[in-house]
Amino acid sequence: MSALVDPDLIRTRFAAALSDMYRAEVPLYADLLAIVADVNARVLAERGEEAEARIEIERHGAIRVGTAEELATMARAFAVMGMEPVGYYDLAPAGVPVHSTAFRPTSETALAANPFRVFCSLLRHELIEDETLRAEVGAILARRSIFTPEALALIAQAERAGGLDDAQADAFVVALLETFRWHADATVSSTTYQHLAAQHRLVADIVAFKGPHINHLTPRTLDIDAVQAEMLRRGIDAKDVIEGPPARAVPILLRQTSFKALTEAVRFTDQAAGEAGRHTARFGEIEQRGAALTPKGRDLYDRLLGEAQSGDRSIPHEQRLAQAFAVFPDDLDTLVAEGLIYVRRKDDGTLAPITYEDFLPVSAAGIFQSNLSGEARRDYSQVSSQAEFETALGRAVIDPFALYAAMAETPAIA
Ligand code: OOG
Ligand code: NI
Repeated sequence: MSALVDPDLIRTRFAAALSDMYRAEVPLYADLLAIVADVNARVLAERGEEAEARIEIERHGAIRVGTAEELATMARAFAVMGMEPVGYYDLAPAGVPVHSTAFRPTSETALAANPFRVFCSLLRHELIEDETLRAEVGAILARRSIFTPEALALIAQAERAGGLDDAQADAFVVALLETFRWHADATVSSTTYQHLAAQHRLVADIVAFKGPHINHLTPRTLDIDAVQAEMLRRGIDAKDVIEGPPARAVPILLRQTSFKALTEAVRFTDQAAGEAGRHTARFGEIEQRGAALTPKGRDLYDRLLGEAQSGDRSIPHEQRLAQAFAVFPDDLDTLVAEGLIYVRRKDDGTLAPITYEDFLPVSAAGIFQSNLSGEARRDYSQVSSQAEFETALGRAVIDPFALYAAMAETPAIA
């Protein structure tokens, strides 16, 4: 038997293949990569620093699946690449009928090798109010199979043998890529599509196609304000506000911005060749990552973000955010002394913030909304259900705070 390939390497091969595929599918993504590479090089030159090795390849993506079975199989596929479900995100309070987790590597060495992560959302069928439509959604999803037989066989092989050899790993990457590919051919008629979209545009995106096409792939920048300015300068239709905390001397958590979803030609089952339907799904996004916050720091963040959001709407978002966050300490010593961030000691003995590797529910909701156009927001009064999500997933999600605490130099006070 030949040697098993390190899951970090399979993840790296898959992330690279996915990036190549998305670059070919969405040319604007290539432009975004070029802008980010320029900005990052400039920032590093200004700081006189070398980039962390992982920065250049760092990406996150997002997919939306329709059933518990799809989610559970997805978890098994990601496990082959050393990616585990971390965190639970409920998007229903933001008017989006899904709940989610992020599949990502969890150990320091794996994160350093390649931190590729995928935000994965599961449709909450119980939030589809119309019973007839809910039943139809169930029936449509039951008919599809989002993994190729080859991908399923290789997942099972990896589980049996504890991994894949080199040739199997390559075959796995090729086979799994099919699940993430865009398909212009819908699996439903234009009438059914209209019904689904009338319920929620996201429901149409999840249900009407052969699989959970990757809907964005996000590079990490060292200066999101510079990238945002450059996107606007080039006439790219960027979202008008940056999600997350304001710009700071010591960056915290995650700041994100996106360009709006593209309107793409699709073909419904009742359309003749050459007749075009339309669907908006895929978009571009960039992110800047800062320090992971302790539970105490996160509570403060959530409270201040709430204040900024409920503040005077006549004041620009950026200004409201800056005002609210004025009380969030912005120097390393105070952040550490007050137990607001996780830090660890570097080789030279200095304390450095631990990078936040996860997502933010309010920001994610903003990203969803900005790419669904128009009246995509609905009121869902249902309570969130991590237990139900975990049953669908087939396992518990990992608590992100526990991962940071284990990496941290000094256990945080809070
Ligand atoms: C996922 C949106 C969330 C992020 O970066 O917060 C996300 C989606 O649109 O499917 O990717
Ligand atoms: Ni994203």
